Amino acid sequence: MNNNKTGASARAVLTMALALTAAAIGLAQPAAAAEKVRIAMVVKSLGNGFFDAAHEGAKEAAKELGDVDIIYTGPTTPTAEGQIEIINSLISQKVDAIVVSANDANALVPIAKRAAQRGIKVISFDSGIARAGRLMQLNPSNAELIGVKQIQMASEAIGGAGEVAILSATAQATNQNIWIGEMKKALAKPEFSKIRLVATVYGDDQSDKSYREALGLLRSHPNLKAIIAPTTVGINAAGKAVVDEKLVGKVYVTGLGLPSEMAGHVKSGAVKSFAIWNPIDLGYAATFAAYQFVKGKNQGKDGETVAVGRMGSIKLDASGEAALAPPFTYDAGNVDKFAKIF
Ligand code: RAM
Repeated sequence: MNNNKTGASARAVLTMALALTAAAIGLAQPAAAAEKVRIAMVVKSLGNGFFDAAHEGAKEAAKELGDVDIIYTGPTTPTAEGQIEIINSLISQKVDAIVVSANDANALVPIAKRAAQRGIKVISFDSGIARAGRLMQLNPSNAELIGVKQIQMASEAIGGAGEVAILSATAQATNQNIWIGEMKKALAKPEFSKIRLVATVYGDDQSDKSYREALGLLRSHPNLKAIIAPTTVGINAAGKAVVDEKLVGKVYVTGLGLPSEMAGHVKSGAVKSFAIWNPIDLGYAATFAAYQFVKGKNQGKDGETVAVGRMGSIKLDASGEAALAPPFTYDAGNVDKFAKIF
């Protein structure tokens, strides 16, 4: 028995010595099961087709990278509180990166900082967190372009003159608020001097609330010529409200929409044209970028180049932000073709 014990401990010492020698001379250790990089995509809210498409892009990036698991999550309604709770639990799960579309730029900073302290790489996409809370913000496109484009589409639909109203997402949404600011700047230009913004309302990216807000606009502004919705949920609801109120041809809806959700509204005549970028590409690029941070290839400094797979690379500006492609315009001529994609 004594001998056995001695034998066992001698073997243990020998095994350890061999392992140490192997390590010292650089021989490979027995392969540990490869740990996957866990990237959590936290969206404004679940059930939004735009984010479902971004999720498709995230999955595509994960497949291409090979060693990534995607955790797709978000609150049921687009609130900062809901996202804070989720991020808290992602910190406990020790994910490697969080890619978030923020419901509030500032409210998420403390929890994002806590995640960063635990070594989690936090980046925002679509709707940004304030700089103190993230390593980078990936914008779908240039904000000024997005603002001007929507005013141009409204102007074309209504013959360059008349009352317009904005139906937005939540009042705190970083992205929509930036775009509304750009729309107001565009409206101040001489070419749009005959267009008057009479109201800005918030449907909170909920179909029913957006629909009610659209009805409210139509009823309280009898001379309204256009509703501009810089949200895929809002524009869809506004299109339905115009049809239900039998105002097709009198009030036009435009803004940012998904071809798959808007094709019917283009056919009904409620919408002449709308715009959007590719949400699949956005989710793909954001996931790919997060991976670069996890692998230590990027730190988020001004001027850094971040690889985004099949989309090439993006360069961070002085605010740690980068943008993808210009928005694309859809109308009766092309909407059906793209409706099959997103
Ligand atoms: C909604 C969301 C999202 C925005 C799009 C255009 O789906 O608010 O953040 O980018 O619209």
